[in-house]
Order: sequence, then C-alpha cells, then structure tokens
Amino acid sequence: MKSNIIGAVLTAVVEMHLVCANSFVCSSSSDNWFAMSESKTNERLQALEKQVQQLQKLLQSDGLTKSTTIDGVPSDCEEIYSSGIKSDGVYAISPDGRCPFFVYCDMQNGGWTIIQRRLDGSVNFYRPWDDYVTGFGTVEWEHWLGLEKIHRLTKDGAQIYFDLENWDGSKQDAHYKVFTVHGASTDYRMNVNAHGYQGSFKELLSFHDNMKFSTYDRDNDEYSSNCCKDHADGGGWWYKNCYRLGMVNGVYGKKEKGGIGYWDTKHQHLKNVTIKVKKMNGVC
Ligand SMILES: [Ca+2]
Repeated sequence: MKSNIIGAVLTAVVEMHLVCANSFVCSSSSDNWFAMSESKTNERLQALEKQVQQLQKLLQSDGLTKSTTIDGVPSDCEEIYSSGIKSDGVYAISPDGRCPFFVYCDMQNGGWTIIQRRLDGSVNFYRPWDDYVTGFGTVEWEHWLGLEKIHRLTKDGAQIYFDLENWDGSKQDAHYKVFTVHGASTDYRMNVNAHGYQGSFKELLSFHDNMKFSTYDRDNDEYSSNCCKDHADGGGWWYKNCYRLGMVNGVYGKKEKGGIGYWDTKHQHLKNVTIKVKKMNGVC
C-alpha cells in the first residue's frame, strides 16, 4: 500500500516539475531544465530532495493514507496537521486531486495554508497579471501563492486569516469565516462575508466583496483610473475604488502611499503580513 502511495507521490512531484512544466497550475517549475546553469540545476535538485524528504515524513506518519484526494496527496495543511504532523514547513498538497503544488504550512496555529507572506522585502510584488495568476517568490519565505492555486483552495468556501505586524512590533489580525475566490473565467472574482468577523480593527475586507482581481496591467476596479497603478505601485488585489483591507501587496518598507498597509480613516502602515486559509469546517 505504502509503495503504491510513494510511487504516486513521487510521480506527482516529477510531474510538477516536468510534465506540468508549462501549465499555469505548476508554473513555478516553468524553467527549462536543459537550459539551466549547473548551480541552478543543483539548487532545483536540492529543493526536490527536500520535497521528497517531506513526503517521506508524511508517509512515516501515515498522513497520506488518511488523505482524501485521489492521488494520495493531502488536500491542505489542516489535513496534514490532523494526521499528526505539527511542524511548520513546506508540504505538497492537492486541494482537488489535480496537479499538486507546494505550500508553507502554519502548524503552530492548527494547520493553516499560507497564500501570501511579506517579511523583508526580498520579493518584488510589482508584478503583472500573469505573475499574480501563477504565483511568485518562494513558499519558504516571501511569496504570493497564485490566484489559480488560491482558487483551488477556496472555491468551496474557506476561512481567511490576516496576521499583520506594525512597525513598532505590535500585532493585529483579521479573521473571516467565509471567503472564496472564483475561477479564471471571472478574473478570480472574490466573495467574502463579514458575518462572524473577528479582528483587532474594524471590519474592512467586505468593501472588496464581489470584485475581480486587478493588476497594473489588468484594470478590473471601479475607479475611473487604475487603483493598482495609481495607489499601490503595482501590487495586485481585489481593488474597488480603491481599497480598505487591500494594500497588503504594496511596496515593502514604504511608509507612505503605495506601501504595505490598509485603510480605515487613513492609510495604516504595516511592516509584515501573512495571509492564510483553511476549510470552513462548520464554523458558520
Ligand atoms: Ca479602473
């Protein structure tokens, strides 16, 4: 049984890097292996080795035998957490049994799947539409997971949690119980319900409810101009006219317009941001 699962998982990993190399679902592996430098190839091989080790760790804990997806890969971080693995880190998941991908799991708080992190400004969030669809950065550190993957994680409804850090080191948070991102044909329209909202500041995300995603090269907002280009220095979001809880993909370290933050009665600057999702699990 386990050998079958190992084979399935390893096949899935190889597929992520080879068979799906040109798929938007697996775009992180879009590099051409044959054109890579030796150092780049070694770096990728090391990453693959680490990923296989993580999958073996799952097998040792029988985590995969408890999975519900058809290819034996856990559907999300909470499923891995429920199997007994409690360590933060990078894991392979497949929310729908299709091509797996890697995410960073916040296990300390019960198995949340991280979809965005801003920690030091090492990753540029001034990105075009295609990058926001496929994702960018490294899941181990700063990244945007990608709209297609976020859609796969949330299409049946999910909780979303914002971990926010101010420049003085104090923390803030915002927790919504009903959040979903629709598919590509809708330009990844987002719906959020404020019912049951819990947070350290007033509810703001529902301002963006039912908006399509926008980037500097795809204006889906309700503003006469382009919110992303004019107010966010290129950070994509579900802008309306323009934002409330919605500048989290702004410029890192910039303590003025366009910097990371949110808007209540004025722009509130933030140092760090982590956004994570998890299934609703009957919380509503
Ligand atoms: Ca506009």
